[in-house]
Amino acid sequence: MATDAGTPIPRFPAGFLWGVSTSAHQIEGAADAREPSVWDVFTAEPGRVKDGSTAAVACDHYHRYREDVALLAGLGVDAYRFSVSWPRVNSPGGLDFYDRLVDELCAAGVRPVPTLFHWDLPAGLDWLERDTAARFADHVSAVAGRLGDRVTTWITLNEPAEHTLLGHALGTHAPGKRLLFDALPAAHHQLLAHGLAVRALRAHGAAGIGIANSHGPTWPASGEGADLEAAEFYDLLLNRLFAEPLLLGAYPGGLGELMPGDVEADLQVIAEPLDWYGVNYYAPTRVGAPQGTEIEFGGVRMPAELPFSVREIEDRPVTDFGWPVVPEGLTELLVGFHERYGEKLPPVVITENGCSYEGVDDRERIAFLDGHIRALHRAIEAGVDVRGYFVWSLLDNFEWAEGYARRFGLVHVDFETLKRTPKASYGWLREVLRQQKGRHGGR
Ligand code: GBH
Repeated sequence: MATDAGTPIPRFPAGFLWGVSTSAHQIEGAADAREPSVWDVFTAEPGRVKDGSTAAVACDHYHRYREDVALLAGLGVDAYRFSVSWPRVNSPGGLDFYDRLVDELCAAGVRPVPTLFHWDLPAGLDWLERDTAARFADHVSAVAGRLGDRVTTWITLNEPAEHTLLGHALGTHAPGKRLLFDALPAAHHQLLAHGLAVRALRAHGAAGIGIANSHGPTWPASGEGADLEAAEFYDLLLNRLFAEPLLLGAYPGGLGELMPGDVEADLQVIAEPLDWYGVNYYAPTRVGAPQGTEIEFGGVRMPAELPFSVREIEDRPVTDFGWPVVPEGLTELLVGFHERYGEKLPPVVITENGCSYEGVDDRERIAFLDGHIRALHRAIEAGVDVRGYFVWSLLDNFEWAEGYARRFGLVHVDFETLKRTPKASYGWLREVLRQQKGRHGGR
């Protein structure tokens, strides 16, 4: 059965792209075969990663990529989103690895979808420096020069919003800076890096260029003015700050005044047209007026000085991470973007969606994915042009500041033996894909 609701998942449009996602630092291991990244430095500081673990070995995907590509092929996905580690590309033989991986994917009939930056900045570089954007464009050129003959779909950055917020404003992710609003230049430089990367890719003849931005609906804690205002501000920071420079060529809500450099000139670069727009969706956020105390939320410490406070979404099941399960938030988000940006919004791809649960018999993950895939279909029915859906993640992996304690995989990884075991959700998704593609019968 490909459903928990008793009716089959509705059919998605022909050519809809089904995939799964991972990122380099979270799965590759083989840290001794590359330069260090800011995450290696951060992880080495005591107390930064909850279980004290490191990503030195992780899933050892660097050595086991053939087995992992076979898992992708067995699942029947059209595409695989992985990330290219910039510090590995800077190291001898680093590009050779991605060359082999792309060949293996192509041979298996799985479209490679590389992300060019997923948080593992080379140690020594800093997004507060403008020059990092230019360095990124050089990195992108090197990758495009090597893989561009086989790669037709590219992602520039993963979630500059989370990298800015968690890494530079709140300090719970690498590089561990706690700058609050002084972190905004890190956002601007990532957006500039994105625009320069789009130009570098096009100079290499690449098409099919997108970004993976973190978005979610913001729900006010009440109808009171102070709560509405706080929620609107949160929406500005999480959603509009990262969507509008790209889609409209402008910073919203006066935030441009807080950005460094010749912002108007940079916005010309940042607003290079995109071929598609990637959305990573996990959950809505309930936001109210500041409460004047520091709180811990979703694994993150929120300082009292912020002009909003994040509240619990009640009456919802939560994942092991404590994140609420709200499938209809995905419909709401996409329909809202469609209404807000109209024809300025390119075709959308869900570049991440998933949940952390323990165990191999992961019925909760099946229910989660089933609900979200249906919610996505509703957005399409409502007129949003959605072209693909990627599950986070293929494998259990190094979940950043949570270490190995949170398992997001369709495939279980034993971090002692590195043995891979497909979970119930893997078999379920395989059946969904088989139905979607109109294949019949057998195993
Ligand atoms: C993604 O980040 C990353 O791209 C990926 O590397 C990572 O492994 C994956 O997600 C899982 O974490 O308000 O309590 O509902 C997503 C980061 C997801 C962080 C949503 C904040 C809201 C938590 N964000 N989350 S809550």
